[in-house]
Amino acid sequence: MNEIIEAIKIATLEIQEIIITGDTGKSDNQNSTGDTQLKLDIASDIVIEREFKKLSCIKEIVSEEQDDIVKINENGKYLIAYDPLDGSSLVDVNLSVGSIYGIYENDFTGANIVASIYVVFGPRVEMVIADGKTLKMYRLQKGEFVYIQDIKLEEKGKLQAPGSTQQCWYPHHKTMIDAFFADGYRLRYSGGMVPDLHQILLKGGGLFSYPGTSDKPKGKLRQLFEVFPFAFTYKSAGGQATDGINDVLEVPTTHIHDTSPCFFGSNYEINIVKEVYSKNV
Ligand code: P6P
Repeated sequence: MNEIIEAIKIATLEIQEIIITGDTGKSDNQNSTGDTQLKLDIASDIVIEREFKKLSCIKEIVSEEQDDIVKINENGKYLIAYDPLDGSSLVDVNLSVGSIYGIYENDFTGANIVASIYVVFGPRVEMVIADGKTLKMYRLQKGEFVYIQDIKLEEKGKLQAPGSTQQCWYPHHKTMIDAFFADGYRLRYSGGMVPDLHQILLKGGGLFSYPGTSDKPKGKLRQLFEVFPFAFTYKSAGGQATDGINDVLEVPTTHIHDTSPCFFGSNYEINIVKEVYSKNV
C-alpha cells in the first residue's frame, strides 16, 4: 500500500503543475458517462496511469476517463479505481478540485474497498488517507507531504452540501433538505465533490447529498471512483454513507461506470436521511 501512496504523491506533484500551467480547454472526446473531457482530465489521467503501471502490486485500474479496465499485473494484489481530476471544469474559475482513489481487493465492489485516498488542489494541496479505522490528513509543504492531523466527524454537524438539479428533486428530498436549513444548517456547495466533502469533514460534520432525481434516478456520481471511496472515507472518520436506504457500500455494481444516489455525513444527519427515505421507497 505504501508504494501506491508514494506513486500518488509523485502524480499529485505533476498534476498540480498541470493545473497551474495546463490548457483548461475542452478535448474532442467524451468519457463513458458522456462528460466532455477537458485536456486537464486527460493529462492528469496519463500521469496517474503511468505511475500505477510501474507497480507490481496493482492488478488492474479503472479510470473515470477511460471506458475499460486497464490490466497491469495479473499477480497484483490491488485494484484501483480513480477519478484523476474531479470537478476539473472548476479550474478555469479558480475553484478547488481534487483526485479520488478507491483501492480494492479481489473485485471492484463496495464490499471489497480496503482503502481510499483523495487529494484536494486548493490554496493548499492536501492528501487524506482512509484505512477503515482512521482518517489522516497530510499537507504538501516544500515538496513533501507532512502529517497534519487525524479527522473525526462530530455526531451532528452544521453544514449542508445539497447537490443535483433542485427542480428534479423528489418532494420528500426537498422537504428534508428544507427542514435542515430551517434548523439553522449553513449552505456550503461549490460543485466540486472533493472540496465540498473535505470541508464537511474538517468543519465538524453535516450532510453532502447527491440523490436520485426525476432526471437521474440512479444519481450522477460514479460508484467505483467517487461514491465508494468517499463512503469509506466518511466511515473511517466515524460517519456514515447511504444510498437513502442501505449502507452505500452494499450497493451492487454491474458496470465499472455505474452511478448511485449517495449521502455522506455525520451520524445524526444520515439517520434522518434513512428515516425519510425508508418512508418514501
Ligand atoms: P451538480 C463534478 O462534475 C461532479 O462530478 C462532482 O465533483 C460534484 O459533486 C458534482 O459533479 C456536481 O454536480 O449537478 O450539482 O453540478
